[in-house]
Amino acid sequence: MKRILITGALGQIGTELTVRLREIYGEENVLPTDINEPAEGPLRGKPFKILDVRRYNEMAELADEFEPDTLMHMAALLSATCEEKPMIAWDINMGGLVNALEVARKGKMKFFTPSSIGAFGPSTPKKDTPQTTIQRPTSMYGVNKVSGELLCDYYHSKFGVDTRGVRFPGLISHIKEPGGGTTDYAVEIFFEAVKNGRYTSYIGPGTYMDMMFMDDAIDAIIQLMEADEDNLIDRNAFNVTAMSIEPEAVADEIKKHIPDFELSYNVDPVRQGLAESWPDAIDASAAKEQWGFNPKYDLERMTVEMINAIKEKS
Ligand code: AKB
Repeated sequence: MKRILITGALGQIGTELTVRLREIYGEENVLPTDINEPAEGPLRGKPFKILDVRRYNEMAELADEFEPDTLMHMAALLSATCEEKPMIAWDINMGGLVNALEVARKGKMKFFTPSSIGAFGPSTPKKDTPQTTIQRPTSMYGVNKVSGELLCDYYHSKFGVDTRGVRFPGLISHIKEPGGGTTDYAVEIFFEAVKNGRYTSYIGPGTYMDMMFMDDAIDAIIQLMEADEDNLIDRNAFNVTAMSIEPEAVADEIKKHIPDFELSYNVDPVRQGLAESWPDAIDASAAKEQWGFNPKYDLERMTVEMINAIKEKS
């Protein structure tokens, strides 16, 4: 039976990941942690611990008590926040990661942490971005993500820690809204479409980025963690994606359900700069070949799901 400790569980991925892992492995075998108690949402009122990932001793004590065999380290600041607070970003994203890796090493745990399309930079091939390619990102987030991938590889080769990761694209969900990311527009647009019938995008027209529906992201994490280790050539981290889209394409799809929907633009230079430094469309064939990555939602199916779920809530 698995026992999984999760950091950053109140983040966009952590919330849905915790719910799904509890369905599979049982509530008592999955312990979510974050810097605050859950004030609302599906984690409220269930077992939960406060943990600041910058405090190694507290993380190690919690691991001693709970005795997990797997650590899923989700705590991190997203790209736009990292640009606003680069020193804090380094502290949390890198300090938190090395603490988590140490806890995993000492406790002989399997380890997962997400990387991102942000690990690529302007000199990376923009289309069909290969699994192994140039990674010279120009943002603090990107620097953190590349360093994180290398650190996870190091913990595997040097100490034998079973580290695994994916390079997530923008993740789209109706359960927990993201905060501080560059790809957040692709979530906001659905909420604003249903509530107000219009959206002003901070990402400019024709700016393509990879995206994926959250259900597929959670499936990917579980599939990768359950994959046979012998099949994994690339560990940290696998390219994964389900679609490459730009704001107008999302708007066109939304208009099939909300015909009066209006999209306008007020481009934010920081987030636009980040988006332009990332690939347009990455190649996920290594993930497909090595552990069966197989996303189920394209833009059409995801749009139906997002609009229906948001309508039900409002
Ligand atoms: C962000 O926009 O910062 C994240 C990411 C692509 O890693 N969603």
